[in-house]
Amino acid sequence: MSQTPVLWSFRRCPYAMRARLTILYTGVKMDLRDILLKDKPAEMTDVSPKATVPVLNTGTEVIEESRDIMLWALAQNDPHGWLDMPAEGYAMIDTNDGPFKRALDHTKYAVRFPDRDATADRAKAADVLFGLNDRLVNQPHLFGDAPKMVDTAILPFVRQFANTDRDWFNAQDWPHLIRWLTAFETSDSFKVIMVKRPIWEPGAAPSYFP
Ligand SMILES: N[C@@H](CCC(=O)N[C@@H](CS)C(=O)NCC(=O)O)C(=O)O
Repeated sequence: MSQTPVLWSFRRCPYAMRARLTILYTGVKMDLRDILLKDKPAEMTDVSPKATVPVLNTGTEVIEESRDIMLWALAQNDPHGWLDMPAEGYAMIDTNDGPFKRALDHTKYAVRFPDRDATADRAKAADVLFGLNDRLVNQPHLFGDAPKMVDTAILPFVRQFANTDRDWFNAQDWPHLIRWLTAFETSDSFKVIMVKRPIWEPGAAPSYFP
Protein backbone atom coordinates (compact mmCIF):
# COMPACT_ATOMS: atom_id res chain seq x y z
CA MET A 1 0.00 0.00 0.00
CA SER A 2 1.69 3.16 -1.15
CA GLN A 3 -0.61 5.65 0.54
CA THR A 4 -2.57 5.52 3.77
CA PRO A 5 -6.15 4.47 2.94
CA VAL A 6 -8.76 7.14 3.60
CA LEU A 7 -11.97 6.21 5.43
CA TRP A 8 -14.86 8.66 5.23
CA SER A 9 -17.07 8.10 8.22
CA PHE A 10 -19.94 9.46 10.29
CA ARG A 11 -19.61 8.78 13.98
CA ARG A 12 -23.17 7.63 14.73
CA CYS A 13 -23.81 5.66 11.52
CA PRO A 14 -24.11 1.92 12.23
CA TYR A 15 -22.62 1.03 8.85
CA ALA A 16 -19.62 3.25 9.57
CA MET A 17 -19.38 1.78 13.09
CA ARG A 18 -18.98 -1.73 11.79
CA ALA A 19 -16.33 -0.55 9.34
CA ARG A 20 -14.39 1.23 12.12
CA LEU A 21 -14.73 -1.76 14.46
CA THR A 22 -13.29 -4.05 11.80
CA ILE A 23 -10.47 -1.65 11.01
CA LEU A 24 -9.64 -1.40 14.71
CA TYR A 25 -9.56 -5.21 14.94
CA THR A 26 -7.37 -5.62 11.85
CA GLY A 27 -5.07 -2.77 12.81
CA VAL A 28 -4.89 -1.56 9.20
CA LYS A 29 -3.97 2.10 9.52
CA MET A 30 -6.34 4.66 7.99
CA ASP A 31 -6.73 8.36 7.70
CA LEU A 32 -10.16 8.57 9.35
CA ARG A 33 -12.18 11.53 8.13
CA ASP A 34 -15.31 12.25 10.12
CA ILE A 35 -18.02 14.09 8.25
CA LEU A 36 -21.54 15.36 8.86
CA LEU A 37 -24.20 13.82 6.62
CA LYS A 38 -25.82 17.22 6.15
CA ASP A 39 -22.56 18.73 4.91
CA LYS A 40 -20.67 16.16 2.86
CA PRO A 41 -17.37 17.40 1.53
CA ALA A 42 -16.87 17.46 -2.25
CA GLU A 43 -13.59 15.60 -1.63
CA MET A 44 -15.73 12.63 -0.55
CA THR A 45 -18.51 12.86 -3.13
CA ASP A 46 -15.97 13.33 -5.94
CA VAL A 47 -14.55 9.87 -5.23
CA SER A 48 -17.95 8.40 -4.30
CA PRO A 49 -20.93 10.11 -5.94
CA LYS A 50 -23.15 7.56 -4.18
CA ALA A 51 -22.50 9.79 -1.15
CA THR A 52 -23.09 7.32 1.66
CA VAL A 53 -20.73 6.55 4.49
CA PRO A 54 -18.60 4.65 5.08
CA VAL A 55 -16.41 5.01 2.00
CA LEU A 56 -12.91 3.62 1.82
CA ASN A 57 -10.39 4.89 -0.70
CA THR A 58 -7.51 2.43 -0.59
CA GLY A 59 -5.50 4.40 -3.13
CA THR A 60 -6.21 1.83 -5.83
CA GLU A 61 -9.95 1.32 -5.33
CA VAL A 62 -12.95 3.01 -3.80
CA ILE A 63 -15.12 0.71 -1.67
CA GLU A 64 -18.60 2.05 -1.07
CA GLU A 65 -20.34 -0.69 0.93
CA SER A 66 -19.59 -1.22 4.61
CA ARG A 67 -19.67 -5.00 4.25
CA ASP A 68 -17.09 -4.83 1.46
CA ILE A 69 -14.93 -2.53 3.60
CA MET A 70 -15.08 -5.13 6.38
CA LEU A 71 -14.09 -7.88 3.95
CA TRP A 72 -11.28 -5.78 2.48
CA ALA A 73 -9.81 -5.06 5.92
CA LEU A 74 -10.17 -8.71 7.01
CA ALA A 75 -8.36 -9.81 3.86
CA GLN A 76 -5.39 -7.69 5.04
CA ASN A 77 -5.35 -9.10 8.56
CA ASP A 78 -7.66 -11.37 10.54
CA PRO A 79 -5.80 -12.25 13.75
CA HIS A 80 -8.64 -14.09 15.52
CA GLY A 81 -10.43 -15.66 12.56
CA TRP A 82 -13.48 -13.43 12.10
CA LEU A 83 -13.80 -14.83 8.58
CA ASP A 84 -13.78 -18.36 9.91
CA MET A 85 -17.57 -18.29 9.88
CA PRO A 86 -20.21 -20.57 8.30
CA ALA A 87 -22.09 -19.33 5.23
CA GLU A 88 -25.06 -18.85 7.54
CA GLY A 89 -23.21 -15.88 9.02
CA TYR A 90 -23.39 -14.05 5.69
CA ALA A 91 -27.09 -14.92 5.39
CA MET A 92 -27.62 -13.39 8.84
CA ILE A 93 -25.90 -10.20 7.68
CA ASP A 94 -28.25 -10.16 4.66
CA THR A 95 -31.25 -10.43 6.98
CA ASN A 96 -29.86 -7.66 9.15
CA ASP A 97 -29.13 -5.31 6.25
CA GLY A 98 -32.44 -6.10 4.51
CA PRO A 99 -35.61 -6.95 6.42
CA PHE A 100 -34.28 -6.08 9.88
CA LYS A 101 -32.93 -2.66 8.90
CA ARG A 102 -36.14 -1.84 7.04
CA ALA A 103 -38.25 -2.78 10.07
CA LEU A 104 -35.86 -0.80 12.29
CA ASP A 105 -36.20 2.32 10.12
CA HIS A 106 -39.97 1.97 10.04
CA THR A 107 -39.95 1.74 13.85
CA LYS A 108 -37.44 4.53 14.42
CA TYR A 109 -38.96 6.95 11.93
CA ALA A 110 -42.61 5.91 12.47
CA VAL A 111 -43.81 9.52 12.10
CA ARG A 112 -42.51 9.53 8.53
CA PHE A 113 -44.61 6.47 7.72
CA PRO A 114 -48.11 7.38 8.92
CA ASP A 115 -49.69 4.67 6.74
CA ARG A 116 -47.65 1.90 8.35
CA ASP A 117 -48.42 -0.03 11.49
CA ALA A 118 -45.49 0.81 13.78
CA THR A 119 -46.34 -1.97 16.21
CA ALA A 120 -46.25 -4.54 13.41
CA ASP A 121 -42.93 -3.14 12.16
CA ARG A 122 -41.43 -3.37 15.63
CA ALA A 123 -42.70 -6.95 15.93
CA LYS A 124 -41.02 -7.79 12.62
CA ALA A 125 -37.69 -6.51 13.89
CA ALA A 126 -38.24 -8.28 17.21
CA ASP A 127 -38.75 -11.61 15.41
CA VAL A 128 -35.21 -11.37 14.06
CA LEU A 129 -33.91 -10.44 17.49
CA PHE A 130 -35.62 -13.39 19.19
CA GLY A 131 -33.78 -15.59 16.69
CA LEU A 132 -30.47 -14.03 17.75
CA ASN A 133 -31.38 -14.46 21.41
CA ASP A 134 -32.01 -18.18 20.81
CA ARG A 135 -28.53 -18.54 19.32
CA LEU A 136 -26.95 -16.79 22.27
CA VAL A 137 -28.49 -18.98 24.98
CA ASN A 138 -25.42 -21.14 25.48
CA GLN A 139 -22.68 -19.02 23.96
CA PRO A 140 -21.41 -15.46 24.30
CA HIS A 141 -21.24 -14.80 20.54
CA LEU A 142 -23.40 -15.80 17.58
CA PHE A 143 -21.11 -18.65 16.52
CA GLY A 144 -19.59 -19.74 19.79
CA ASP A 145 -16.98 -18.55 22.24
CA ALA A 146 -15.32 -16.07 19.90
CA PRO A 147 -16.84 -13.23 17.87
CA LYS A 148 -16.99 -13.50 14.09
CA MET A 149 -17.54 -10.92 11.40
CA VAL A 150 -21.30 -11.35 11.78
CA ASP A 151 -21.34 -10.20 15.42
CA THR A 152 -19.69 -6.92 14.51
CA ALA A 153 -21.78 -6.51 11.37
CA ILE A 154 -25.05 -6.78 13.29
CA LEU A 155 -24.44 -5.31 16.75
CA PRO A 156 -24.47 -1.60 15.80
CA PHE A 157 -27.96 -2.12 14.32
CA VAL A 158 -29.23 -3.96 17.38
CA ARG A 159 -27.97 -1.01 19.41
CA GLN A 160 -29.77 1.41 17.11
CA PHE A 161 -32.96 -0.58 17.50
CA ALA A 162 -32.57 -0.74 21.30
CA ASN A 163 -32.11 3.03 21.37
CA THR A 164 -35.49 3.60 19.75
CA ASP A 165 -37.00 2.65 23.13
CA ARG A 166 -34.63 1.27 25.78
CA ASP A 167 -37.32 0.64 28.36
CA TRP A 168 -39.32 -1.47 25.92
CA PHE A 169 -36.18 -3.22 24.69
CA ASN A 170 -35.02 -4.10 28.20
CA ALA A 171 -38.48 -5.36 29.13
CA GLN A 172 -38.49 -8.05 26.41
CA ASP A 173 -37.78 -11.67 27.18
CA TRP A 174 -34.40 -11.80 25.43
CA PRO A 175 -31.85 -11.79 28.26
CA HIS A 176 -29.10 -13.30 26.13
CA LEU A 177 -29.54 -10.64 23.49
CA ILE A 178 -29.32 -7.95 26.18
CA ARG A 179 -26.16 -9.53 27.59
CA TRP A 180 -24.59 -9.64 24.10
CA LEU A 181 -25.50 -6.01 23.42
CA THR A 182 -24.30 -4.85 26.86
CA ALA A 183 -20.94 -6.58 26.38
CA PHE A 184 -20.62 -4.75 23.07
CA GLU A 185 -21.63 -1.33 24.38
CA THR A 186 -19.27 -1.57 27.36
CA SER A 187 -16.34 -2.95 25.35
CA ASP A 188 -13.09 -1.06 24.94
CA SER A 189 -13.42 -1.42 21.17
CA PHE A 190 -16.76 0.37 21.16
CA LYS A 191 -15.33 3.17 23.27
CA VAL A 192 -12.38 3.57 20.93
CA ILE A 193 -14.45 3.74 17.76
CA MET A 194 -16.86 6.26 19.31
CA VAL A 195 -14.20 8.77 20.35
CA LYS A 196 -15.24 12.17 19.00
CA ARG A 197 -12.96 13.63 16.36
CA PRO A 198 -13.05 17.02 14.76
CA ILE A 199 -15.09 17.11 11.55
CA TRP A 200 -12.73 16.84 8.58
CA GLU A 201 -11.91 20.02 6.69
CA PRO A 202 -9.92 20.49 3.50
CA GLY A 203 -6.24 20.67 4.32
CA ALA A 204 -6.64 18.95 7.70
CA ALA A 205 -3.69 16.88 8.87
CA PRO A 206 -4.27 13.10 8.70
CA SER A 207 -6.26 11.73 11.63
CA TYR A 208 -4.78 8.26 11.96
CA PHE A 209 -6.89 5.34 13.12
CA PRO A 210 -6.40 2.97 14.86
N1 LIG B 1 -25.33 -0.07 2.08
C1 LIG B 1 -24.53 1.00 2.60
C2 LIG B 1 -25.41 1.90 3.44
C3 LIG B 1 -24.68 3.09 4.04
C4 LIG B 1 -25.65 4.17 4.52
O1 LIG B 1 -26.84 4.16 4.17
N2 LIG B 1 -25.14 5.11 5.32
C5 LIG B 1 -25.96 6.23 5.69
C6 LIG B 1 -25.62 6.78 7.06
S1 LIG B 1 -25.91 5.63 8.36
C7 LIG B 1 -25.72 7.36 4.71
O2 LIG B 1 -24.59 7.66 4.38
N3 LIG B 1 -26.80 7.98 4.24
C8 LIG B 1 -26.66 9.08 3.31
C9 LIG B 1 -27.28 10.34 3.82
O3 LIG B 1 -27.90 10.32 4.88
O4 LIG B 1 -27.09 11.37 3.16
C10 LIG B 1 -23.35 0.43 3.40
O5 LIG B 1 -23.46 -0.70 3.86
O6 LIG B 1 -22.30 1.09 3.49
